[in-house]
Amino acid sequence: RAITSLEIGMQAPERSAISDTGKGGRILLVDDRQSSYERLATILAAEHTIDVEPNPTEALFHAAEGNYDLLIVSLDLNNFDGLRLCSQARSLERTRHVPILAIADPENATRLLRGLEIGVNDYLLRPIDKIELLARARTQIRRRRYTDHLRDNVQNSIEMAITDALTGLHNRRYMESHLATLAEQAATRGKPLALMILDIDYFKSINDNYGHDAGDDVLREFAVRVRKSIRGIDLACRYGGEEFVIVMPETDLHVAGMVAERLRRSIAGEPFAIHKGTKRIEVTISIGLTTLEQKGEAVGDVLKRADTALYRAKHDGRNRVVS
Ligand code: GH3
Ligand code: MG
Ligand code: MG
Ligand code: MG
Repeated sequence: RAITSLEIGMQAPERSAISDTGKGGRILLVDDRQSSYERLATILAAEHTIDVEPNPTEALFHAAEGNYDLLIVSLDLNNFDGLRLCSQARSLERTRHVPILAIADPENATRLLRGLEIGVNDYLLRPIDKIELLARARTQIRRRRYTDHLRDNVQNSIEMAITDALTGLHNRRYMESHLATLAEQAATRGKPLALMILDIDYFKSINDNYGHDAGDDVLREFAVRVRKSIRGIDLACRYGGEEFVIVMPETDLHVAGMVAERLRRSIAGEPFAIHKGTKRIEVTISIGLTTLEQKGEAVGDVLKRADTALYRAKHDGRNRVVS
């Protein structure tokens, strides 16, 4: 049998998203009329996993915790406005993307219009037809899975675009696009900003003596140690082959000097494992350190000053911090 180009061209996830039946979803049904929810739950249980919650406040909590593919909300709750629940679900980060299928009595139909405005995805009027309920539920679940899949893809491409693949640190492009913003924030808030360039000493000879893979191991382990010695708000990036930049908001020269010195010692003090842990080699780094000097200073000038300091650290014998 000939394989069609369509089959070859499509990636597995795309194919499954398109052929997804919309069955096997997790549904939360919010309805407080027993005769109603018992019937709806029985119908839906043929194709999905279904939880019923009569209390709308509890429902919101479950919806945020439960990882549902679909919320079905009755707008005819006894003591609560179902629309309010819908708008709350739309405003919560955890439930924002979960589709909502509203159910209403025909005399409440006008309120459905408001529901659609606040983000209800579809609705059904009572009395509810079994086939139609199943079809609408499947459509929403299929859509939910597909947009989740797209969102994951977008998220992945963004992450790949700003991350260095070898070390998992930010890449140079990201740092450069972010540094100007950080410098601006520092200037307007009257806070200091420190920046250091780190360069592994005689890295070429690590490659030459132990192989390129050993060099890669050192770079990866180096990134791990960098991450351990900085704060969440600091920005660490791989600037070039064996050169790294760390930007430290709200940090003056004195404190940044201590961080740099601690980092230098954490590298020099603990040999790096290479060749799958069978060998350990000593590694040192040189660091050029500086701070943003005046409001509106070009970030290129800050980088240049750090680079000059790095050059002096190399020239003065390596394995040291110069500011
Ligand atoms: P110095 O102390 O003056 O910094 O000497 P150095 O040998 O570290 O500096 P040099 O700039 O001469 O060499 C850097 C080397 O880093 C050259 C390049 O082949 C190597 N390199 C760049 N990127 C990678 C990488 O991703 N993996 C490995 N294994 N090596 C890399
Ligand atoms: Mg060099
Ligand atoms: Mg080097
Ligand atoms: Mg270098």
